Amino acid sequence: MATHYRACHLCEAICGLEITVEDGKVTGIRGDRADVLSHGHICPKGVALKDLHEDPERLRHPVKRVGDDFVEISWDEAFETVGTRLAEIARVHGRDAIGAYLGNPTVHSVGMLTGGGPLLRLLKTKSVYSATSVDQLPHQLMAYWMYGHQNYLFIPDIDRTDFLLVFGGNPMASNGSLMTVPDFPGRLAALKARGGRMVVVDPRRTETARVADDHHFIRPGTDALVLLAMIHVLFAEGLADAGRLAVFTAGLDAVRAAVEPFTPEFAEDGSGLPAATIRRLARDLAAAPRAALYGRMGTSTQAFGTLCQWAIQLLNLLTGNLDTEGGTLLSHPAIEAGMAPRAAGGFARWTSRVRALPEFAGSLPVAALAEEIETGGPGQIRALLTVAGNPVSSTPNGRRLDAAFERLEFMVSVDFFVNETTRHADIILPPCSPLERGHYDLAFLTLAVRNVARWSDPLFEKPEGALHDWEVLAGIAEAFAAATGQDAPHMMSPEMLVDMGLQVGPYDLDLGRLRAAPHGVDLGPLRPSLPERLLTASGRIEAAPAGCLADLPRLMAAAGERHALVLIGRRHVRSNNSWMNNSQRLIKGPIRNRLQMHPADMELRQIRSGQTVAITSRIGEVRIEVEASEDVMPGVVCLPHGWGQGTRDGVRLSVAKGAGGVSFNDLSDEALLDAASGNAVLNGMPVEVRAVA
Ligand SMILES: Nc1nc2c(c(=O)[nH]1)N[C@H]1C(S)=C(S)[C@@H](COP(=O)(O)OP(=O)(O)OC[C@H]3O[C@@H](n4cnc5c(=O)[nH]c(N)nc54)[C@H](O)[C@@H]3O)O[C@H]1N2
Ligand SMILES: Nc1nc2c(c(=O)[nH]1)N[C@H]1C(S)=C(S)[C@@H](COP(=O)(O)OP(=O)(O)OC[C@H]3O[C@@H](n4cnc5c(=O)[nH]c(N)nc54)[C@H](O)[C@@H]3O)O[C@H]1N2
Ligand code: SF4
Ligand SMILES: [Mo]
Repeated sequence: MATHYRACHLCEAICGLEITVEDGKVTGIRGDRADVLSHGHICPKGVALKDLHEDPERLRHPVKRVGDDFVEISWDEAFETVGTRLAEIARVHGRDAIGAYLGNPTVHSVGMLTGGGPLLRLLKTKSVYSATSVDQLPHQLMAYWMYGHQNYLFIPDIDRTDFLLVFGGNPMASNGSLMTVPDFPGRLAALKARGGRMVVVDPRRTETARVADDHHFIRPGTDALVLLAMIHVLFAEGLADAGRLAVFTAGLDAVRAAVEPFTPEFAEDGSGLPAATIRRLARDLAAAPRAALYGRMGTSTQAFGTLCQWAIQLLNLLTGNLDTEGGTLLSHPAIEAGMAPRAAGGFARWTSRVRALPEFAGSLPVAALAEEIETGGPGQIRALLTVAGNPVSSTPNGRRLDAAFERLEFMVSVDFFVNETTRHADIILPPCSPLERGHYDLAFLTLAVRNVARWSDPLFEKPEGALHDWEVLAGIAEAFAAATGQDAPHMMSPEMLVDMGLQVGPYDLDLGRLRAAPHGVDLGPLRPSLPERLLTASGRIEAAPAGCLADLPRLMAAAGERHALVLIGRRHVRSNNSWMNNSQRLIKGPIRNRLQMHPADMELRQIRSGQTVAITSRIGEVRIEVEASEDVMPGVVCLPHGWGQGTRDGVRLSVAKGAGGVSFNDLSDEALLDAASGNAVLNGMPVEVRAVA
């Protein structure tokens, strides 16, 4: 029996695992107690890595579509076909006719991160989309506008704070996001043990709200009113003080003027949160010696995501909690590439053709993908490359995208499952199992609540003929280069790049030193770094970005809007967006894909718990069982996303029995956007619900 230590790559918590192996088989997976970051924490998904590795439906060879079937082909034939087909379409219709979509697991694979850039640069298309615009785009846009770099994402210093205020995040289920925080429950217990508090503001009494000291309901999509009112209170009561950062901050007078109309009473009217509570939250944030305001999915995938992220940064700044120990801080990662000036990002350097939505850091909002495939004219997307993504399930108006993909002249997917999206591909290129590759968390080590570094060697050799993610991307690049008469980019292995990155990094590290420390190397707590690291043109914090000020009238206009019912999402610790549903271990137990509705709203519509209801939005209708729940506030219904497998016709998809349900994104509306950033609205969408026989 051998014991192997490696990081779990499934979610942002990146827990250290201890995996036992016998005769080439995984016999046990548990949390690695010696891990410098996670100290033994694990969730059910970590154990399910075994299921992923052994899944007989995980593709192990490239396949091509013949009718409704997929048949195995050689890598040579696969790459050759992809290269010539993409080149042909680019030659006839131009480079922008090749679309690309990069899904969330891309950032959980070092090889996809190192290989993706060179491939996209070679393709030279402006038609690039990613999961960013159904997720954290407003956070990154704000980091870019205020601090000059898209990856300057301030992390709550949970291990030292006294007051954690959470808007729209549910780390008890999600294990944390834009805050790599393995063992959130343990760290929260420690916070409370040292006399600290956590308060949650959320339209649902979530798993996190249950363990908080206080929970307040808020009407979905109205956080910006509340957060701006909190800033209003700080100014009105003489509590606004940026401390040592004041002299390095521009635009505070404009902020003071901008928040003037957003009184707590005005915010109460829109949000349902009492003015007295809004005042108290602002005062508490200012009074606590060390406090951190944290806002996540619920404050970004909504109609005012950008204004929310702006106000959150300002509140941390004006209460002296930005860039301070126990407040919010930037990391100092061992590999600095993601924070290098050349990765700073960019905004609106081009726009989408049909709706003129702005580019961010090289990608367009994915809510525009279907129309860019459907609408004729120069730049129409005719071929598509998807990498580790499932936009049919995960992005707005999945049905429309599902139909649009059928119109493509050519589609290739890099994925190891046939799912709602890849079933449309002409060719699927599967990388080897994640346990067969080395691992370094390029992205999440820069978001961790502590500076650490950790390398995991592959647990198993990849089988003869299998390719790593980066080798698949390199194969596409070589074939496309050959077919277009260009030089192929020279792609190095992630091992070499990690080794080089460590050596030029700020610590005395290299791959050898990390290999010798399988539980990771601790590099100390987070520490302040402003103003030195600011990359804005002015060299200051830009407190009043023009794009935020310009969006305020839209917020004002929407403040009076009321809908009888709005829909929000829900994650469960056994879920992982739209995949991992092929693991019986994760699927088992009570059915989770149900609509939750407040009893008062049910009574009003004569709906009984357990009944089937029809949920309708502007774009569609789904039918699902409803359950009464006082955990959602009246006027709010709640449905998990990532389900609906097996309900589409045609190709047999890789999903376990019982994983049916409906897809949330058959309801979400591609026309509803956070206008400032182009991010999709996945929370707070108006719907109607009625009982069906
Ligand atoms: N309604 C609603 N919609 C949402 C959300 C929500 O809260 N509500 N959340 C949004 C968020 S935060 C996100 S990040 C997106 C995610 O959206 P996507 O990234 O588009 O979708 P996923 O469901 O994560 O699908 C990931 C795909 O990657 C494949 N995959 C997994 N690992 C690997 C790998 O190592 N290599 C390769 N090549 N492929 C791999 C899987 O088989 C799967 O097909 O969904 C968004 N959609
Ligand atoms: N188990 C599991 N873990 C995951 C994932 C998964 O699918 N399953 N996905 C991973 C990914 S890709 C991500 S991005 C992270 C996301 O991590 P989180 O942001 O922690 O995830 P959510 O559970 O979507 O939390 C969003 C919260 O916002 C609330 N909310 C909805 N609308 C509003 C609103 O208008 N205002 C406020 N204040 N709150 C609102 C919801 O009720 C919910 O509690 O999770 C990651 N971890
Ligand atoms: S919390 Fe996330 S990283 Fe940790 S074991 Fe679960 S899925 Fe893996
Ligand atoms: Mo995400």
